[in-house]
Amino acid sequence: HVVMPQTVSVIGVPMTYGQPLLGTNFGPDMLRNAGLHKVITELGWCAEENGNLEIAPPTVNDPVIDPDFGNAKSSFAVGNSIKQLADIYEQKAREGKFNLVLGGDHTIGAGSLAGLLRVHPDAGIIWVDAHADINTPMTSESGNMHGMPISFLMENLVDCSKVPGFEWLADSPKLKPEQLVYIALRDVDQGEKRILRELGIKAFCMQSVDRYGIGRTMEMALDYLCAEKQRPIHMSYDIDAVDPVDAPSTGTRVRGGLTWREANYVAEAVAETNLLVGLDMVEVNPSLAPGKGADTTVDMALLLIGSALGRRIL
Ligand code: B3U
Ligand code: MN
Ligand code: MN
Repeated sequence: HVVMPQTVSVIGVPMTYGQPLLGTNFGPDMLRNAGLHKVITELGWCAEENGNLEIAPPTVNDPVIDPDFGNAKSSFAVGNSIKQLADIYEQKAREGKFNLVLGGDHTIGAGSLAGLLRVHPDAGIIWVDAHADINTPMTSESGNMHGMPISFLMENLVDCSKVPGFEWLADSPKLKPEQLVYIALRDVDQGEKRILRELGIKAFCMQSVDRYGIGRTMEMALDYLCAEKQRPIHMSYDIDAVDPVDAPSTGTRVRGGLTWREANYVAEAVAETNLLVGLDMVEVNPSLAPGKGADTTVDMALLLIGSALGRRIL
């Protein structure tokens, strides 16, 4: 059985080069300044602050991906930066700590998963997102790497040795399709649909939230990962999973998302398993919808973190 860690290790990853809009780099400090540590400690955890990782910006001399292998903008800068996250995630997980990773754009999910799988090769992943983030450099229509992080970790999908900056991921432990479930999908590219279908990946899109409600949806998702045997879980939470009404400050808003309660319920249901070992909170971009919109979004992100760390209504 899995013992619940007692210390939350806070890792800021102010990455913004995985998508075209500057501003996700402010996410980690916005969350801290809005009271992140208070949220953690009031729930009975110790907070260990690791500060922000250093993100080196792209330069004109960076190697770029050979077009024969697709498009992956700024891959050199993105890949080299998130390698640091993989290493610290691995270290903290080995120490038995809960990894709380503050984005930054969603490319950092690849770093978290890489570190996680070195320690827990059989972990389950819950990817909460409007998007599937499983484009390969070949299938991506945008070339934006925040739409690709899962593809680099999925077995037999991308040859990472061909992507500048991601060579270190080539012989890393990889995910099997049955280790992953999605929640809240509603904007999936054609190439991604093909990948999901061919690999048989389990996805609970917004339609299943409509049909079954969020309660039954989470029950099915958690059963899928853990019914046969318990396993450590990492949740990667893209704030754009939430309806733009409650999370407007993010780069790719999609209408018809999780309501305020549904979004929290997702995190609460995962917390109740006592199997959660790590959480990414990503794509908070206070530069978009600045002012009240940014406050609303940061507040939502903090609430979701609290829900994932076990806050209960009663
Ligand atoms: N699937 C699209 C759009 C997208 C993915 N992730 C976000 N947007 N946030 C793409 O560019 O790959
Ligand atoms: Mn995402
Ligand atoms: Mn998204």
